[in-house]
Amino acid sequence: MTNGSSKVGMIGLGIAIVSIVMSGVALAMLAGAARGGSTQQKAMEVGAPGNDVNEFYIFTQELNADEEKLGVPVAVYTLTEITVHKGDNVTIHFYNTAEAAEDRHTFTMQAPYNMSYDLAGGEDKTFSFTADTVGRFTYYCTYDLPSMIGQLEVLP
Ligand SMILES: [Cu+2]
Repeated sequence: MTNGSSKVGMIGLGIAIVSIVMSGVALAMLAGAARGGSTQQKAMEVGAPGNDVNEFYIFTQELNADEEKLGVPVAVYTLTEITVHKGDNVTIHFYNTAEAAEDRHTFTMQAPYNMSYDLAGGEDKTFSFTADTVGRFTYYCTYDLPSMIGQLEVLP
């Protein structure tokens, strides 16, 4: 009889130890999840002195290459990647650096951003818009497709 009850006691002790270990594991997992949550911070974004992170300068540039021979326009934008976040107010300073007024270039985007600034050589234009749609959008010069393009990326 005494032998039997001590066996039951041992089993009870065993169950108690297992449940203590299990709750310890559960606590450790919870703590880990909490730690994981707090380290999910926003990526750092640092502008240049005096510049907003959402302010960009884009110049046109004529490459020193034979357009006729290559069969493709050799004008480019100096900035071909713009990354912002949804809701940002984006400012672009666009410069047509061509010397001859007839060398026109545009900064154009289709819907949803839907804009087109057409500048003569020597002109510049500053414009702003709100990045309200997430995604990747090509900006381009209507005179120099398919090569004079860049990408606006709007992150969530
Ligand atoms: Cu162009």
